[in-house]
Amino acid sequence: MMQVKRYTAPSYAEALIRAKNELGTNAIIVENKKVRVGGIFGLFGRTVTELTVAVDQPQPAAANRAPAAPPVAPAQPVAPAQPAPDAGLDHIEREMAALRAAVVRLANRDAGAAGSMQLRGYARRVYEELLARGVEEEIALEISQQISSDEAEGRAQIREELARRLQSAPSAPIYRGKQLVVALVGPTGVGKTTTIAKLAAHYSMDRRLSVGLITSDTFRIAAIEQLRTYAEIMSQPLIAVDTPQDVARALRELNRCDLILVDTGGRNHRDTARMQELRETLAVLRPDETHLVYSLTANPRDAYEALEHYLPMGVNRLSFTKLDEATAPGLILNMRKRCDQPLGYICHGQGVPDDILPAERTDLTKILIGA
Ligand SMILES: Nc1nc2c(ncn2[C@@H]2O[C@H](COP(=O)(O)OP(=O)(O)OP(=O)(O)O)[C@@H](O)[C@H]2O)c(=O)[nH]1
Ligand SMILES: [Mg+2]
Repeated sequence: MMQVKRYTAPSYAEALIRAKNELGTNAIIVENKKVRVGGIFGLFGRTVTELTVAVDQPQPAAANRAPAAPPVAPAQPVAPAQPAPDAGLDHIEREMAALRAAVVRLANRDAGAAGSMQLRGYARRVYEELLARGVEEEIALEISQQISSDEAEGRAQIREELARRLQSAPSAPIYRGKQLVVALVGPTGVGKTTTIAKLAAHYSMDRRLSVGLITSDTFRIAAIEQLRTYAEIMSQPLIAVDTPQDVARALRELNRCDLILVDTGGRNHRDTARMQELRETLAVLRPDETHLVYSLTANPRDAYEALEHYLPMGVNRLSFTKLDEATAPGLILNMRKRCDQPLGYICHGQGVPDDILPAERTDLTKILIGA
């Protein structure tokens, strides 16, 4: 834990010696200033040096030595020991905490800035492009440090580095007689139902496979109607399920389908009762793929929180929507950093069925560094 202390002495040298004596040689100087003590309104006082010093693990330099002799002349008249009032202590503690936070902030900023200062040429451009697209500074730095300053070399490297970080997992090949169950989960309004419609259209019309639909979003009538409209256009069976028993029955009814797509109602992940329902539905469904669908226009903080709630439910793909509207698609990299699951689909518009691609066929390098 970082410790921050202040030392006052008539000269800089004396203050420093006292600090290093107490905190060890690892101590770093945070601030060095002259202050006036005594006198009225700062007049007629004398000037002393005030050093603010921080150390991570105090290792008293004097620990192994004989106790230091008391200073011949104390630099400051020592106030008689008396219990300090609580308010005073509180104040000091608060001040220490603020100082400690300031030092940590400074140290971090310096590390980041120092790292990015080393970047030259193409590597520096990559760093700036990543930052501009919402990639977190630490991740942008990690990536750019792998990249050559030479453009030709760097271009090949960045493709490789992003491919490594953004592994995607294409759906298992679907063929007649081997059924695949794919469920989409995620917060409200991210585009789950639209994505289900896109997938349903692609697999039934382009691939000529038989597709069945299940929706557990029975909370809102409009939600069922939305999916029913698509199901009717594509002549696909749609079953709405309320309970885990319904889920088991629906699976039996659709057992001849090559692909079963499961739509779920958007959940506020802080609503524990509805999250529990979803957990139970998934436990019976046992999907081959469970995609957490997230919108690239969403607030990153919410996204990270959602991730924590949905991952334990067996999410094994990350799919993203609204790439067409996103100003910070770097969320893809930030989310992947927090979760080992591979990418599934990337959706880039409202259009059903065209605006969707498997992640491995999406040009993520273009999306993340613009070239
Ligand atoms: N721009 C854009 N809009 C999209 C995309 N995908 C879905 N949308 C739109 O997002 C809105 C919500 O889509 P839905 O599919 O209803 O979202 P949902 O996740 O099913 O919502 P809930 O069922 O309420 O949780 C609709 O207006 C969609 O047209 C996309 O890739 N880009
Ligand atoms: Mg929906």
